[in-house]
Amino acid sequence: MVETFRGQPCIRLRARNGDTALVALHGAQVLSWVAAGRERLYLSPKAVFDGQSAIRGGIPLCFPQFNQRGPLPKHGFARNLAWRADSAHAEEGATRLSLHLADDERTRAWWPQAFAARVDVVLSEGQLQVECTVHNTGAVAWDFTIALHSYLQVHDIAQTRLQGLDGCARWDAVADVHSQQQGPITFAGEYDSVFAAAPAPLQLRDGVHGLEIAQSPTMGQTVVWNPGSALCARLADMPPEGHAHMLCVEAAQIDTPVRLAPGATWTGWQRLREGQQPGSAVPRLSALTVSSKGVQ
Ligand code: TA6
Repeated sequence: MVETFRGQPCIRLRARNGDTALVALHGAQVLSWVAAGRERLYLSPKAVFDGQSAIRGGIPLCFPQFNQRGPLPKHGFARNLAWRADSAHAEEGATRLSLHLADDERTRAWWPQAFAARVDVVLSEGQLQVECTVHNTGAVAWDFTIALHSYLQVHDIAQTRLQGLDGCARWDAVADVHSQQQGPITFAGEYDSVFAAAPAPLQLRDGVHGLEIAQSPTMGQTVVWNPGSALCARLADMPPEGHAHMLCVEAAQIDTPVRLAPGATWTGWQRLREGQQPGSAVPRLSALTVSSKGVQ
């Protein structure tokens, strides 16, 4: 059931309780997640839907390069290409949609490697999980970095607190300073930091609502980004006050690239769960999802 959203082909998933997710084939990008009647992701009203540009908001996938940490276009090319989707199907109380991208003449113009990538969007009641699987289909080993660059909707960034990174190593990319995080994170201006991933899920409170954010152990870093008002004003695809209503909390493997041997597969994921309160009992992350020879 492909539908059109702002001129682009998208697929809508529905959970039994009425929660929905909308996924664009462009970038395999989740554009919307509505849980308990409320949108949980931020999608810029000025996002460009031209089938080529990266879409500002939702959950972009940065692959095979994060940011400008290499020779490829910023954040790689996965978010700039149309992916192929299977039919969504039900499984164990969830709905799963798989999208695929493999090397072709377009990707090889940027990057010579032979690969097959899959994004699985798994919607269940009150929960959205995005899983990335990368497979080396070629004869030589290669490296990649990756991030799920999730734009979470917040009521007011000035009242937003992100908890759970206390004690984690931090690189402040704005000031270029390395430190250790002390306490919860609050926001007053541009914020762009890379943290060593925490061992337990994070809790986001925006003054009104809560969200629990977990990531696979294969994602070794968490990136936290808000452009602040000055940088936001310079982003052509953001409204001037857009920064006040978003926070990117990104599951990433970027400080050490993943080295993938021929035939090997790597998987990483991020899981968002609505309504968790700070201090509530949260399960530890489950074991590594998938891996195979030569991975990491
Ligand atoms: O993940 C944070 C970050 O790398 C920031 O440095 C900022 O550049 C952001 O991503 C957005 O990048 P984009 O290319 O989507 O404008």
